[in-house]
Amino acid sequence: MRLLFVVMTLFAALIAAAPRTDARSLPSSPQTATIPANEDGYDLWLRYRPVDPASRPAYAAAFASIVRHGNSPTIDAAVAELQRGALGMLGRELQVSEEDALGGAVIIGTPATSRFVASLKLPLAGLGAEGFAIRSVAMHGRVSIVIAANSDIGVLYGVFRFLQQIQTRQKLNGIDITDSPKLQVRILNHWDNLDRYVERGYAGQSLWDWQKLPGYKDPRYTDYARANASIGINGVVLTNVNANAEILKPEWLVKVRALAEVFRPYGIRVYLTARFSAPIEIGGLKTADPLDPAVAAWWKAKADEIYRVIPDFGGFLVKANSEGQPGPGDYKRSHADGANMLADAVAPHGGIVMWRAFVYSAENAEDRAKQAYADFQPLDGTFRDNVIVQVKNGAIDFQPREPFHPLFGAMPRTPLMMEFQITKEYLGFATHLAYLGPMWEEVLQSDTFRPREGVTVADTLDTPVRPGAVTGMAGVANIGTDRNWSGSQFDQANWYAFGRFAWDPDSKSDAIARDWARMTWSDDPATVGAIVAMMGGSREAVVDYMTPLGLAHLMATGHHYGPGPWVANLARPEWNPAYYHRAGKDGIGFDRTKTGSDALSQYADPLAKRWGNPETTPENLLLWFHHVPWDRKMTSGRTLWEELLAHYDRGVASVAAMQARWEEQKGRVDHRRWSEVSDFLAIQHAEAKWWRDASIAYFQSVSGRPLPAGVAAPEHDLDWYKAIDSKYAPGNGK
Ligand code: BDP
Repeated sequence: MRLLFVVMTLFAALIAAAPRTDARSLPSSPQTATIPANEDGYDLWLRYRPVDPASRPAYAAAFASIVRHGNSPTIDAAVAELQRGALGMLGRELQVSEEDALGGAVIIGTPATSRFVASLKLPLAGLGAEGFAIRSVAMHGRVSIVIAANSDIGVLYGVFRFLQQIQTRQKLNGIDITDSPKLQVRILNHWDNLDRYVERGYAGQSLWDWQKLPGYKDPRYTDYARANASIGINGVVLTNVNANAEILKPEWLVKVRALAEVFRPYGIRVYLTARFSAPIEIGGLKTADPLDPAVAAWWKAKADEIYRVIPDFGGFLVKANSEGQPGPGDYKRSHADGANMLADAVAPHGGIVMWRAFVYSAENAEDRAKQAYADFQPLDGTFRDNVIVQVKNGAIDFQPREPFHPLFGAMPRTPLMMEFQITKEYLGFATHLAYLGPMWEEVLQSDTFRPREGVTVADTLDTPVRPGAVTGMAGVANIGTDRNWSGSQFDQANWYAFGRFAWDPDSKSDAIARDWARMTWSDDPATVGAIVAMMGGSREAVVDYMTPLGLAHLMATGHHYGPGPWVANLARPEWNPAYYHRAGKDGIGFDRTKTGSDALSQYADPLAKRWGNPETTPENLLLWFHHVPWDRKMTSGRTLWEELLAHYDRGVASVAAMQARWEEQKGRVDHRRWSEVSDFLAIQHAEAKWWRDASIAYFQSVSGRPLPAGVAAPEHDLDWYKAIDSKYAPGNGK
């Protein structure tokens, strides 16, 4: 019998997975002994902490050895991950064999690499290249677990799911899971500049240490890839949408290749942003006109060059003719002209072009919310097959609440992918605890009424526009060099949730939060319950204290840190908060009905009708679509003015409630992470109050209304809030 022991080679990796302790920051209370060891968050949701002794035997019985069928870097990664899990959760390293199993083994392979797997006739046919099946089988009187897929990457995904079953303490006996992703391209967009500055990044510098690449590949890249693979993310755009053509030069492409090599075993392809004017900037051409044959030839040659260096390069992401970026419009060409030219360049290599629909222009006096639809909808059906149009979840810009973007469902012949923002540019940066799962679920479950009632945004994403057409979801990453990756412990949940929604847009945010909390914080149901409850209400709290009742874009100029509803003097109208709230003596809100900008006409008729009437518009979107008087009666019986105040107060109170819940978790989770969260919640509370007070002071100055009894006056006068200058807030430039 040929047994392969790989314990030694895995030793280094296992050490890295071992929990870190930091005795210095333990509190000196008598309960110290029972307090979990300190952690810094580096291990994300892949902590693999020990299973309690009572449950351990059942897991140890079915997960007593590893049988690997297959020989590839991906299978190596799968085995290494199983070993990490076994060492961390069950306290021992496992024997790895290539033979058919004894009982109590985890057996991994594909029908092509494993006669045993093939003999089981598992229902792999419909699971594609990335799906997997996990089954318990009785062998020699013991339970074994088979993790099978059509490809090695499916096996790796299955391994992560298997480990998650143990992390969340599910039974292995009788386990029967088949799953496959509903979207093809599940991708992070890093807004990372080549000097490592991260636009809208609140978690340190860019992970990509370009200066040391390709010579030095930071082990952290592997951990990043593991984390992504564990949630099914299969693509990474390495560079900012506000693009720099330099990245396309040969000396940079070898650095990109080094990252691609690290990510490849984990099923992750690299993509780059393509600066539309690159043919001029680095190609020496006089024009970047997409219909100029020399320009098309330059991009074709560039694509050929990239694929010679990185054979599985994914393709390009393009921001064109938006916020100063160059694009086909500079030559009076359409977005389709630009996208198709690039698509033709990458098509021979199987690449795709993700072309962003986030466009609005300074010269266009039209309601900004209407501009993307106006530009793109008429182009339906004119894009190449390997173009996918990337649409933000709402028509303005990643606000705490927006109605879904009217383009979803409105371009039935064009693949559209969702763009969510994981980094919290408009939801309190890294310090505010805001779990974005409920926001994403709200958007994904919105009924588009296109082509008929009941077709949700999620349906439009995961139903290919023609057989084999590309589908996808992008998330603007919140990842950087901070030890905890995301700038806060709780922002890790947004990375995690993004992966889960990209895998299955019909996921439920609560279930995702529960899995995340259990893997990231604790086994204790009471603690998990408290954390899930905090997370569940956290996004609504931000809406309440920043932009309640359908208000939007009231953040301070540039950096978007803190309130600036009074700002009305910026050059471009749509940069001013006053443009969005339109508050005056008569009332507040943006009239997007027929009497106003008529943006509503971009939605399907039943929705346009429903939202066209303030009485049938959900109150949480009221001021998005309507300009209404301050004394309008709301369903609560309060006037709009009173209701607005009540929302601000509720927002601040919700943060206080989170603080109280978190206080109860002291000693139930490790002290180091607990106290970081506790400090951040205190910052959030102070900033929520800042938002409330500044907003009330401003809107009172406009409405002229008194504060009803019981509503506290803002702590300072309006001028005090206006004088706050946060010009060095992060994320907005160097
Ligand atoms: C806005 C950001 C800006 C981005 C832009 C985009 O403020 O930094 O470049 O979105 O998505 O929200 O292109």
